[in-house]
Amino acid sequence: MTNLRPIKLTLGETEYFKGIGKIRFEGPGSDHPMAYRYYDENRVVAGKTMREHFKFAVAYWHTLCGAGSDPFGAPTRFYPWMQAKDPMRQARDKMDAAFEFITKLGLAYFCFHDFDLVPEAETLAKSERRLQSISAYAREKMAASGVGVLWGTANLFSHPRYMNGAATNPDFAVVAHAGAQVKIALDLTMALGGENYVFWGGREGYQSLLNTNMKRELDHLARFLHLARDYARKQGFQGEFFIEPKPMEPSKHQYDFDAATVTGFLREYGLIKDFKLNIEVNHATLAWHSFPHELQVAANAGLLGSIDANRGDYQNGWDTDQFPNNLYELTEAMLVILEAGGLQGGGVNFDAKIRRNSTDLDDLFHAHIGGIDVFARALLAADAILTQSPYRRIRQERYISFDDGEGLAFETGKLRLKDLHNIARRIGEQPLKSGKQEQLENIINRHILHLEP
Ligand code: XUL
Ligand code: CO
Repeated sequence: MTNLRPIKLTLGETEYFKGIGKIRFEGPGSDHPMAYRYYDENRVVAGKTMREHFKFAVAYWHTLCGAGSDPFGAPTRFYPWMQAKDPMRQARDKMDAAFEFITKLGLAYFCFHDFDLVPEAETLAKSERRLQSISAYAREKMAASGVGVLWGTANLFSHPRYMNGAATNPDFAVVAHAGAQVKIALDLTMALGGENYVFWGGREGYQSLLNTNMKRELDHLARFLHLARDYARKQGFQGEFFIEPKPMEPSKHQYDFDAATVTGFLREYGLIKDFKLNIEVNHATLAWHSFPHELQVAANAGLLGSIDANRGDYQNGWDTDQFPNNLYELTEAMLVILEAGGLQGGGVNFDAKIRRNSTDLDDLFHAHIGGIDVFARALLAADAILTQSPYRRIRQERYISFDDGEGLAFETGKLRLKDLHNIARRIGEQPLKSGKQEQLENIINRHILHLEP
C-alpha cells in the first residue's frame, strides 16, 4: 500500500517559500545548503529504495502550526499562512503552504491531528463541518501532488475538557466526546486514504493515585480502543493502528509508558493482533531507555510499526523534539530496523520542531533536509555494517554455546533445573568470555566515517 506516486511540485495562490525550489539529490560533494547529499530516493539499499525504507512524513502540527511559543513566552514566528482571520481561509492557506513545503522536499507523506488542519469550533457539529470542508480541499491537493497520509490522529489532549484524560477520564461525558472525535478523525483519515492511524495517549495517565482508580481507567482505555478498532475495520480500514508510548509529559504517570508496558497492555486486553507501536526517539529517552532499545523491544514482539523521528537533549529531561542529527546513534537504530525487516506499515514522521529562535522560513527546510540526510547516511552505514563487517558474526559467536549439545537442549526446553545442576558440577568454572563492546563500537565509527556515495 506504500505510496509510490511521483511527487509533483504543488503551489497554491501564493508561493510561501520563495527562492527555494525542489530539493534535489546532489551527492556528498555538494556545497548547496538546499540539497540532499545522501538521500537519493531511488537508490536501492538492502533490497528497497530509500523512499520505500523511510516513507518520510512532515508533521503538520510542528511544521505548519508551530509558532515557537513555550511556557515562558509568546510566539516568535508569524508565518504568512497563519494570518487570515477567517478560520477556513487560514486552514486553506496553511494547507497550500503544507503542500508547497512537502512537495519542494519531494516527500510522499504528511501526518496530522484533526485540529491541526482547522481550528476546533464551539460545537462538535460545527467542528465536523469544518473538517469535512478541509478534507475536500486536502483531497484535491493530494490528487494534484501525489502526496499521501502516513497517519492521522485526534488531538485528545489540548482542550480543557481533557484535563483529566480522554478515554481514561473519570467522567463518561468526556469519554463520549473523545469517542466522537476519534470517529470523526478515523473517517477523515480513511477519506484521505491514510495508511495508518495513531493513538498517542496524551493525558491518558494521572497525577495522583489519591484521586485515581487506575484499574478502571485502564479498562476504559482498552474498551475505547476496541470500539475504535471495530468501527474502523467495519468501514473497511485495512491500515495499521499504532500506539505511541511515552512515559510522562503532560501527565506525571502515563499509561503507555514504554514499548514493554504497551506490549503487556495490548496482550492483556486482546488488542495485540490489531495494534503495533509508533516509537519516538525523545519518548524513549524520557523513559530512560535508548531509542534502539525501544525499537528492539517492539521488534521482539513483532510490533515495530512506525517511528517519530526527533531527539532530546542530554542536559535536560524534557521532550525537546529537536531534529535528528546524531549519525552514530541513528546508525545503531537503523541496525535494529534493518535486522527487524523494516517498519511494518509505517514510516519516519518528523515529529520535531525547529527552535524558538529559528524564525526564518528557510529554517524549516534546513531542519528537514538535515534530518532526512542523517537517516540516509545511517541506513548506508548500517547496511555496510551488516553486510561487510564482522558485526553480526561477533554477536552471534557470543551465543555459540547454545547452537548444539546441552546449550541447544536447554534452549529447546529439553533440560530440567536438576540437569543444569549436574552439568555445572561436571564442567566446572569456565574461562571468562569478552563482550567485545569496544571493538563493535569501532566498527560503527569506521563505517560512519568511510561512506562511499
Ligand atoms: C507528543 C507526540 C505527539 C504524537 C501525536 O509528545 O509525540 O505529537 O506524536 O499525537
Ligand atoms: Co510523536
